[in-house]
Amino acid sequence: MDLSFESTTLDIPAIRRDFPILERETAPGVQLVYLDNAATSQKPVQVIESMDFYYRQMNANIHRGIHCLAEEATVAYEDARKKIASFIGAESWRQIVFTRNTTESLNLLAYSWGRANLKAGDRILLTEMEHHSNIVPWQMLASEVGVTLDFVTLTDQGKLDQESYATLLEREPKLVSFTQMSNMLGTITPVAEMTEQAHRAGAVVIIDAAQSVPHMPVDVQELGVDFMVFSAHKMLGPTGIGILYGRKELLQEMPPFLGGGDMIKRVQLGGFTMNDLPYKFEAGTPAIAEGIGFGEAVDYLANLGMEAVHQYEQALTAYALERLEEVPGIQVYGPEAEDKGGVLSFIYDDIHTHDVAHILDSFGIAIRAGHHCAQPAHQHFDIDATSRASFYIYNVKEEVDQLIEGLYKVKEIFG
Ligand code: C6P
Repeated sequence: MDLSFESTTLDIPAIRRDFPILERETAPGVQLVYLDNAATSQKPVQVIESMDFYYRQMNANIHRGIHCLAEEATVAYEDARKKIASFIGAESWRQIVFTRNTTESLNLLAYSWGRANLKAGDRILLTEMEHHSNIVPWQMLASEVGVTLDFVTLTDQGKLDQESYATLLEREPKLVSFTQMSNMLGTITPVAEMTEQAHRAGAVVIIDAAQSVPHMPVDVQELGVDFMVFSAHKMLGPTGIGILYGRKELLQEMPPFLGGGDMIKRVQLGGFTMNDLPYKFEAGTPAIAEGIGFGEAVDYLANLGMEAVHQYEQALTAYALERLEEVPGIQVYGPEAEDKGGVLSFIYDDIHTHDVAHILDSFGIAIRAGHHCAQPAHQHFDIDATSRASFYIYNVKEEVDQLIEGLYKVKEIFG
């Protein structure tokens, strides 16, 4: 991977102009420097306007009406689904289930696939770097059904320990579920290889792509995964909408998650017949404007090209890592720039992470402080919390410099 800024094909100043919030001052004369993209990304004007247009010109419920507005809204919403299918290389739009977010997609899988396919004594293999969303639903299932959870451990560098993975696969888990990019360490995991190993061991594979699909090329067929989950709000889209991708045979066999309108073909007092995929999993009126906004976000990223997005963000990450190393007392967790996305979690001597974030905020610099919903990953390194800066396509080298200056000022105050 070429880690130089000069190689970028992205027109960063033009990209920045698409994000109105970047003009914001957080106090008089204090310009926003938004480095909390792993929590949620900012939204370009194209996404904001598409949602505004829906409410002004097209607002109607979908899949129900036959009037003009209902038909236009249905087409716009279903077009978004097709764009998302093509963005991740799915064979068919029927494999794209709209949910509320990554968390709901994982809960859907635990509730529907888990309860239908797992029994007491079965094992599920997770990793120590998972977000709580990819741990707690399985813990809930474990206490209800009696399955056992195993966790792949981490190396000192913050990668998945492949020996630990191979050993735990020998226990023949029925399910392996892990992240493609850690939201604490930034580690990019070798999904294709690990999926192949899991399949050889007889397991079904779920990939938490909440942090990867927004930042790098992802093709579900090339990776060979069975399920993949992610959220719109981390990839320039709105909150309140996410994706569950699944292999058709697996989705077809799964029982529905919620019952109600839209997920049925026919209801009689004595029972119901289920709708086809993906509607079987989409009970009730969905987040229509959000779906349309999500489609626009995917268009925006596809136009930039995900290779270019990844290359630019890795250049920013490499630069930020280099600059952070200059600051005495900073310890960054996770691997080198080549093996990670734009997520930099660090501790700063014994200064509390909330103090670091608070002082940086007074200079307009937004980072996240705390455990980032990845407590086991922090526990692995014997720490409770980190400060985390995370990048996206509109961030620039000068903002990394501002972060570094801000960190020196933090030291002056707490030093
Ligand atoms: N991580 C962060 O600041 P939702 O909240 O459902 O859209 O995404 C959950 C989730 C699942 N997996 C990973 C790897 C994630 O990073 C997240 C969300 C945010 O790191 C909010 S806690």
